[in-house]
Amino acid sequence: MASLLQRVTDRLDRQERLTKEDALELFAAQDLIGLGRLANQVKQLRWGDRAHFVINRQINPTNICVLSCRFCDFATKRGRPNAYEMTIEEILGRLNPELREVHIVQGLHPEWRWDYYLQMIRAIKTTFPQIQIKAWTAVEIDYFSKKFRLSVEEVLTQMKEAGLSALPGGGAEVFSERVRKALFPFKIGAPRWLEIHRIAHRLGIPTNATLLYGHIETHEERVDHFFKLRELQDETDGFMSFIPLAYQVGKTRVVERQASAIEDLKTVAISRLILDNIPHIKAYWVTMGEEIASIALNFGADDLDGTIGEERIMHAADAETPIRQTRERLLSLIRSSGCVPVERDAIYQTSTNGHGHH
Ligand code: V47
Repeated sequence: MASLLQRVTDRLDRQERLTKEDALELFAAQDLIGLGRLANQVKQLRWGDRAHFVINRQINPTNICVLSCRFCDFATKRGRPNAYEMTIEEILGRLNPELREVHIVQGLHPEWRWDYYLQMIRAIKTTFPQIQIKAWTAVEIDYFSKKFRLSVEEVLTQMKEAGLSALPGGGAEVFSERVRKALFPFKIGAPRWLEIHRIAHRLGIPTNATLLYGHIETHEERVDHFFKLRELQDETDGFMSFIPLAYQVGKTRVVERQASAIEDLKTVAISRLILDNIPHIKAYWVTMGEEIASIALNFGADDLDGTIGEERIMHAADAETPIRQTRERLLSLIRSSGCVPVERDAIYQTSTNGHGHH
């Protein structure tokens, strides 16, 4: 074990990239503390003691979705008692001038028109010019493109002109055809997800990337996922952050229990080591839990996401975390992990760096 970590340390000292074999060995290894220390050293080199957070609001404008993915408790069908659709007024009513970011993700709605999405962005931008809009995953962008017969370039260009700043990282799930067939056979797979992010990056729209872990995927599939993201990032440099999303068991019960704290921390640490070209690793407190997220800030993560306001996707799947945080609570979580809180916006501008996501 000591020799594995020593070998990885030597590689990093020589500025060599880690391999798939290294990543798999790290997942199999027992020395969690040693792994965490190494990932934290890499994080420290980039960000020092800093940990980022954002004053944000999540909006999920509708849960009506044409898909029915096996792991998702959020999606429903029109006419079901839990189905809802928000008007633009309702969306605006959930925002306020203190916010720096609004994060919008929703079901693939069968009827909403293209214009509605553009109007939503424009209305937010005119009412709250200081809020940056991070909206719609690659899955939704693909759906808009097909449904409205627009190229992905046109969808993204029109959205950017309306006021979109970034794309969230959802919908990637696990880049494994085996897992896709079992859990989300009707959702786009890895090639299309990566293609849409490549196009967004080319158009100057930065994006995030997620991994849904802790269900039926293997460590090898997680590692493959990291490498696909690292390859695209080598090409485009458009990813801002990587967010491991722990599967919430809820009522879908693909497995009986959520991933352990040890799996969470290993996934954060190994992602920090492998994704040497993605600036930020996010410890998403909603799925990871506040306690593990604050520990993760010492295991390679440098970001806690934000105040969130009202989370629905994970809470539809019975997440036990609160649905929102106050600024003070985020600050105290960050300080309790020995880090210095740095407020950012959706594209990681801070009052000190004044520019984009690097
Ligand atoms: O892709 C659905 C996931 C994602 C469950 O970019 C579940 O900053 C766990 O895009 N357990 C959407 N996850 C969320 C998303 C996101 C979230 C946080 C930050 C960012 C970002 C993006 O929610 C989907 C899917 O993988 N999801 N059901 C579940 N039961």
